Amino acid sequence: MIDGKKDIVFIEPAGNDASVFEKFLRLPLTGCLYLGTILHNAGHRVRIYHEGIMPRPFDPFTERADVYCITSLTVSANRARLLASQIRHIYADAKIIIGGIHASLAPEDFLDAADHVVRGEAEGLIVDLVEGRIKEKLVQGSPVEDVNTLPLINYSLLQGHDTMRIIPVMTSRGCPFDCNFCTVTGVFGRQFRMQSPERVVAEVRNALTYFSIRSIFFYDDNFTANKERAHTICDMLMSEKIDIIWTSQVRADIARDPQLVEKMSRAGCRWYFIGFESITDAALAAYHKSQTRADIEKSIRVIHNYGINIHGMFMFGEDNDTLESLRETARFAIQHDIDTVQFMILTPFPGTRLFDKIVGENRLYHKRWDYFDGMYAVFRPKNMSALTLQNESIAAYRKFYSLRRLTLRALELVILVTIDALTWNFKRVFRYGFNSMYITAAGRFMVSRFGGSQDTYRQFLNDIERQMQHKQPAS
Ligand code: B12
Ligand code: SF4
Repeated sequence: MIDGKKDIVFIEPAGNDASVFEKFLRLPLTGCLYLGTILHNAGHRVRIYHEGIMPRPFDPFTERADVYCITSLTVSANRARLLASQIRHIYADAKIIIGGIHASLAPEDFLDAADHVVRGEAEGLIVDLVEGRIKEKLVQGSPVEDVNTLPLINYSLLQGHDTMRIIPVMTSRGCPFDCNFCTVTGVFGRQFRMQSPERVVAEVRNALTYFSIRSIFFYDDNFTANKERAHTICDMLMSEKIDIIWTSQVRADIARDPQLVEKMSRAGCRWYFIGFESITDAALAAYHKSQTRADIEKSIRVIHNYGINIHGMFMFGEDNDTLESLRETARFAIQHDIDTVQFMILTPFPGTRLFDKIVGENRLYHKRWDYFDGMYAVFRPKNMSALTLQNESIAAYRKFYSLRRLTLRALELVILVTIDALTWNFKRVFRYGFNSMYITAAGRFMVSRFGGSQDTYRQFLNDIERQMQHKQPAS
């Protein structure tokens, strides 16, 4: 530290190697970006590292700083602890602060590893914390009431930001819904706090000044939670001729407003990420998802009608799921022509009602957080073994991203190129053809790599289930 200003390093540790979609997308969480920007604006020297973007894992030896701020998801909690202990070992006088989703919901995991553990949103306290005016070890943050007052992110603080393919922007916090598996409400609350459309446009304009790409991912858990706002944002993007292509997360209920879907498409929205979760109504009800299979089917029809691609996220392993319902899910995704999918395994994250239920029923197999990323069965399902659940998720991925479907996509592309060549208008080829071909190929590549890397975990599940059978009294 010289001139009273501190050198501050933020680290977003990588999750499990298996998180193939994270590897592909290489997107940072926005928390470190906001907090880093606030500290930078307060005069400190800030560098932000996201291990997914860096060419190699973060090495504390080469990154001397006064303060280390580490963020944590459940899947990256162990890596966060490891980095904290390495930093402590090398720089005994450095301050270590850990925050983020996992620190908010299971702070006890970090109390021995950091000087401060922060729960919840930290914009209001980060400067005081770094400058030493807060002494407590466990610190409670508070929700940013007016999200229009957040600073515009300084993306240049993120090391390697110029290598990113997609720009993250988040324009709201909190979610009014109450799904039992989700950690969003536990950290950000159920009050939906949103930026005004003017501020959203300012966010986009600001982001574009840091990048040469024009592809934006609106991280909002439900970008269209307030439909009026979404309409106005699209109107403004179009009237101000902001030329971007973008992705947003929405719920299936978007189909209740087809005009909005059409407008979003015109304003440059190309992808919706949607948590469909299940095609079984009983499972959807158990999740408290407030949606039905009919809602899902309708949403797919409406969305595709306006040319927006769908990344459908499903979860396997709810108590109502059976072998047949899981297999049907993969068929459903193919028959309904969902563009890309994730068939995640239901994961009880600490701090959720689902976690309390699974632990209460003594069904949790372990707390090795590295495996809590939706790619591994970590608890005993009701209607099948955990090993079967694990295998069914991979089988569903293989079915969806099959060689046969990849070949079909290639053929579709050839047909599109031929038709477009006749009219000398290649818009559709670029918009749908290459896109869908590229993503199916990437999906296939990632899944085949991931499927092969699971053998040790399968063996673990096999052993644990054999042990349990031995423990059960003979009937
Ligand atoms: C964008 C996003 C993604 C992106 C990028 C993810 C990434 N880099 O990890 C993509 C699509 C790739 C993705 C993937 C996954 N995601 Co995701 N994702 C999100 C989402 C929608 C927004 C993240 C965000 O920017 N939030 C807003 C910022 C402001 O919040 P924040 O970063 O947490 O920061 C605030 C506080 O936490 C705190 N804070 C944070 N860090 C620090 C550090 C310090 C020192 C301090 C003091 C404070 C502090 O202050 C910040 C400002 O207020 C969240 C939901 C959500 N609302 O957060 C889910 C979420 C983070 N994802 C989740 C999950 C489960 C996953 C996946 C496992 C799913 C999967 N299999 O695909 C993977 C895992 C990826 C990985 N890292 O390995 C869960 C995490 C649950 C948990 N307990 O860990 C969340 C919370 C969603 C949910 N429904 O529960 N995700
Ligand atoms: S899963 Fe989506 S809709 Fe449900 S509580 Fe979480 S953010 Fe809200």
